[in-house]
Amino acid sequence: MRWDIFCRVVDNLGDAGVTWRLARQLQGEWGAEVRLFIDHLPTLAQLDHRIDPTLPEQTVRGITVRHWTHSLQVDRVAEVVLETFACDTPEPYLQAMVQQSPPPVWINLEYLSAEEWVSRCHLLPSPHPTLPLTRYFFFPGFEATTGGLLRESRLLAQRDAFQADPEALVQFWAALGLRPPEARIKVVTLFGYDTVQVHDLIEAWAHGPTTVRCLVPEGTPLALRAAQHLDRRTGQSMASRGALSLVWVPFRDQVDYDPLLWAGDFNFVRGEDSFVRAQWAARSMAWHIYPQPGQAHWIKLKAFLDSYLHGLEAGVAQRYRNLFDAWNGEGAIGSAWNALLPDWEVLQTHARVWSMRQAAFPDLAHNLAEFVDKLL
Ligand code: TRH
Repeated sequence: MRWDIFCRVVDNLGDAGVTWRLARQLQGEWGAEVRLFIDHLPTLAQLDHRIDPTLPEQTVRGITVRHWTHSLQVDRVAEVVLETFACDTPEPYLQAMVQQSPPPVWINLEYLSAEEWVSRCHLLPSPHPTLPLTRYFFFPGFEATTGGLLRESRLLAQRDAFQADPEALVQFWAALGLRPPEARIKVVTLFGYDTVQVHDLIEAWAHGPTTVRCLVPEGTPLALRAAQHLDRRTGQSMASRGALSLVWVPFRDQVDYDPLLWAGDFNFVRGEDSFVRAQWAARSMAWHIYPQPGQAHWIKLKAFLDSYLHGLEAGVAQRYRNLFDAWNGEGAIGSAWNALLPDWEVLQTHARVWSMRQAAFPDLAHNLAEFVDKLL
């Protein structure tokens, strides 16, 4: 089956990140012949060093990657046309789709949300206003009535093997030039937008009751903020303050990103893709949600927490909410972090239970493939 996937990079890494992950899974696990049309190759190259941002066309990891420019040449139309995040399939391609009989299955992959309306809108058809084409809305989500979450078939087995294998951990740390931390040390990874009160968090760790080893990927906003706050000198990859040691680690290719989260006891993540990967890591996490106009993201954040916190004792749930709120700008992050420390074990168990619950649902690529099969 041939799939043509269109992606516009609005900002940051998530548009390309979600699309690249999906393209790789469709190609690797579903035998799809995938072409990815993407308008900003440097972003994709940040996620995969095999991408050459200067090439108009290249094949990487079995996927044909084309630079999507204004002068898109339509040489053929695939059986499945997938646009991500309503990026609008280009007009010449739509015209070519009309010429096909039957026309391709046309899908718009939407943003992830735990909001209740998602189940109602998932798979709704939307006829094109003028052309004889119908587009279907495909919504990722956390319930069986949604499109599910991206999850490669071997992901959880790989995670479990990594987390249970002391040798894998030794290798992970050795690659960073470090020894595995003693059991009492909490490993935290830090990935978020520029707007968080990272200084407050750093000070809470430095003066807190537990020893923290924080890993922060280079080139990200919080790596810079931490560097300023801790007076990082050129060439320095580690800084200490009180109970905290902070390590700047290389930004990894997307295919190698998960072990960073698997090694973390607590992961600060953001956007969409890293947020989902942190859930598959089965460790506690805090989500820096992508800020939306009119504060709409708070509704999305609350919907996720209502679902995620289900089953937790009310006090723990409230303290966890406080941490999320503070990390997203409502409250003091340092005290929210400290207040949560006694709940550590409960939250770790909860993260694993949540991950198992989500893993009981079919994954997003599976749901997509099944939906396409039904339509063709
Ligand atoms: O970059 P993000 O904030 O992405 C987005 C965008 O803001 C987008 O416009 C918005 O629509 C969407 O969120 C909801 O965060 P995200 O989604 O987590 O993407 C980051 C990607 O970077 C993800 O694929 C994981 C990857 N990554 C690596 O590959 N290596 C790394 O070392 C790190 C830290 C991340």
